[in-house]
Amino acid sequence: MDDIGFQRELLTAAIGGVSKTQLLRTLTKKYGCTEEYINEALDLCSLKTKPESIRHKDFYDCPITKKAKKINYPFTQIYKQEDFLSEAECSDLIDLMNQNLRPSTVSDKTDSNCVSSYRTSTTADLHYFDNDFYLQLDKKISEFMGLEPFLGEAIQAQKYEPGQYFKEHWDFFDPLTTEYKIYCEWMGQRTWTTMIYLNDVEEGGETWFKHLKLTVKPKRGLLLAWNNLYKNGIPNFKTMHEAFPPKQGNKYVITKWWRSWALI
Ligand SMILES: O=C(O)CCC(=O)C(=O)O
Repeated sequence: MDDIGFQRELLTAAIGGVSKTQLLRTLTKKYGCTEEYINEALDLCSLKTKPESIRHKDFYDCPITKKAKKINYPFTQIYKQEDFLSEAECSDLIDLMNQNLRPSTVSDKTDSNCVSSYRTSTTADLHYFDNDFYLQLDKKISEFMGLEPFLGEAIQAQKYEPGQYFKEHWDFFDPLTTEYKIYCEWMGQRTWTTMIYLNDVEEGGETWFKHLKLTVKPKRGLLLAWNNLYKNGIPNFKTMHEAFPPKQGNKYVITKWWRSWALI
């Protein structure tokens, strides 16, 4: 791998939401280089560092709140938009993601890409550096949310076959944990989640928000977005959710998670 290729791989991963811890581990292993070498390459990228303060109210007031339909819950921002993606966009995405699936992972103390019985789906990474279709998709979502594109992690896709699930969890990182230090060192806390269902599921596969008593049935093209934080940036524990297993037919979704600051 030449220096330019290495730099590109480094930057792609970093701005796509990979933690510094995971990046150092995977690149030292893959190329047999030292952490010092990677840190020097990172210096050359002149990445931004954590800002003095985060304007949480800007996330709270972000433009999706004026465009999409609010699902009404006290102190919790959750919105939906029917037919955000067309039938053709959804079926093209399903074809593409099916070519690149890996087991889905959950967060852990060392960001070790942990595969767990807590989450049994498969995942595909749809990075906007990799193809123009993903770039256009990323732009479409960023514009609709009204959020600066580099605040977003690279889009991920999940496939759930019948019986596969993701048990209850939050998308934010608990600020009192080691996970928070590792995952939020770059780009900060997760703010919004934008999820789009790519197909109707024959039976099952709903997203269940236990504390809101809200069940969302997968529907092709339907966008669901929620703010994982309150107006003051404190995590909203009511956003706990889970993906029920499809009973009949596969379920496909794409998700973009948003952070509180950008590296570039
Ligand atoms: O697929 C769903 O319904 C929810 C997915 C989810 O919670 C996640 O990927 O974090």
